[in-house]
Amino acid sequence: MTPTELSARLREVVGEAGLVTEPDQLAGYLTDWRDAYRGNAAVVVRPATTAEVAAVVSLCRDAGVALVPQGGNTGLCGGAVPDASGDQVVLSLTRLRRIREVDPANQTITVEAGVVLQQVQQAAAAVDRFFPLSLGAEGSCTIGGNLSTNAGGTGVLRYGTMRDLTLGLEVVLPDGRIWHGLRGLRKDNTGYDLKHLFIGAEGTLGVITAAVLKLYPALHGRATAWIALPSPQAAVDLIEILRARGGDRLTAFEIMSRQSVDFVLRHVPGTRDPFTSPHDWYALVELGDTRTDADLDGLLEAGLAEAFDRGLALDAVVASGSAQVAALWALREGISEAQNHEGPSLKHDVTVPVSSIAALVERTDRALQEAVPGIRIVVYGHIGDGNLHYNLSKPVDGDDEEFRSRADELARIVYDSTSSFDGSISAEHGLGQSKRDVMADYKDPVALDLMRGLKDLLDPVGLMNPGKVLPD
Ligand code: FAD
Ligand code: S2G
Ligand code: ZN
Repeated sequence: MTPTELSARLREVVGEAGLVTEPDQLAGYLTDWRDAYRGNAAVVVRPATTAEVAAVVSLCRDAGVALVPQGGNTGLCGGAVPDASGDQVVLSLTRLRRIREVDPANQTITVEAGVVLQQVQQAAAAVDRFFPLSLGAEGSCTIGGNLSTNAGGTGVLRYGTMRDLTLGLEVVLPDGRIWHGLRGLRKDNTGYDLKHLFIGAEGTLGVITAAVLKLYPALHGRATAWIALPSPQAAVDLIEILRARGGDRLTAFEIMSRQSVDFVLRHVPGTRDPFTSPHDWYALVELGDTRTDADLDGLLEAGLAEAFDRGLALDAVVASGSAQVAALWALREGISEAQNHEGPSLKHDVTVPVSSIAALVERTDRALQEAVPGIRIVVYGHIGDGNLHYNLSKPVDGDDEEFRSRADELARIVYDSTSSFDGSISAEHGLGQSKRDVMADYKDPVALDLMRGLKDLLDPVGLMNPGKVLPD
């Protein structure tokens, strides 16, 4: 089948509205959010139903054409971007955007893959429920992408990752069949739990077209604090204090280095330092409760008093009112964008056991400074999960291209250090194309073998998102 014939057959399936062929309209689909990865494709196909997705997958399989599934295209590993050949078809799921069912009594919501995360949060709130996945890209990322990257974000501490929030999936397999797994059951021991094959598979094992997600009781009480700390270990100890006092009412705990906050204060309009003098480390902490009369401020203040007594806190402000809460979160959520103003941002998204966090930072910072004196290290993120974002900027007077040329060497430093604490080189962003080549150096060879076996079983011709996740 020639590309022209394929386009004609695809047009028969998805109609004019479902096909993008004009170069100026194609551009947004062919590069990632950070413009770090660029690809090429003659056509982007945008099916509107699961049946159309299945027909598109079957057509491309018959034509021997590879597919690159794409949701909101906010991924940070180049997983949703086609290669440079121009031979691949981008399959955008953004037209599958129905919320099929909300079931407050079963505490579930059934949504299609193209629904934006923020819409799910809003649909849950509309029935006095809570959908806890929350991340900086929530206004653009889609549920299909969240599932395929097993997204984490700021709510993992209390509610887990996307894997933990999912009860059922509907998937179009590489052979075009539809797996109807959309069951909202919290118990179903009828064989292998197949949904977990596709969650985190980054589009390499099939196309997720819908999901049944868990809902939780809405949180009506909230307390938020911004705290200055002497060290990452103090942050780990403070988590212990707040957990001992508040149990699972601790719903978020984010750490930020001084460098992270400096970039935000410099580049994000309207942000300001809550304290009069700078400190090395900060935490943004949130408690939540379903009751409005839970004295969360009091609980937070008691925990902070203990932290001050033990020298774990150097300064703190407990937010009064939603405007101040928003201002504190803006300091945290602005880091990613702010860093883009400082030249190349070499991103690393790692996890270690929480008990190893302090040693990880000490070892990694020292090794990075030895390699590139004056390197600016933006360390921040979901410390309660053991997950830090180690994003590196060049020294103040450094050269962009020279710094970029050191990317592999610097990544090795971060990954070797992480690996020495039995950590993971990708905590929540996945592997995409940016980390697949280092997998062989850090992943158990038997695990890699099993993954390849599953890939061969489900996608023997290798047409689902080739060049992503698994090393050659
Ligand atoms: P895309 O980028 O479109 O695709 C991601 C991967 O999933 C690709 O491999 C693609 O092929 C595959 N895919 C997409 N849809 C489907 C589908 N329906 N079926 C099969 N495969 C599919 N991530 C976090 O985990 N935590 C964070 O805190 C976080 N913060 C972020 C902050 C910012 C400012 C930005 C830009 C990104 C952040 N991310 C974070 C990364 C990103 O938002 C997540 O990985 C998100 O889950 C990607 O969703 P998406 O719809 O944009 O997916
Ligand atoms: C976060 C986002 C992306 C980055 O902000 O929690 O996951 O810049 C990150 O690493
Ligand atoms: Zn993150």
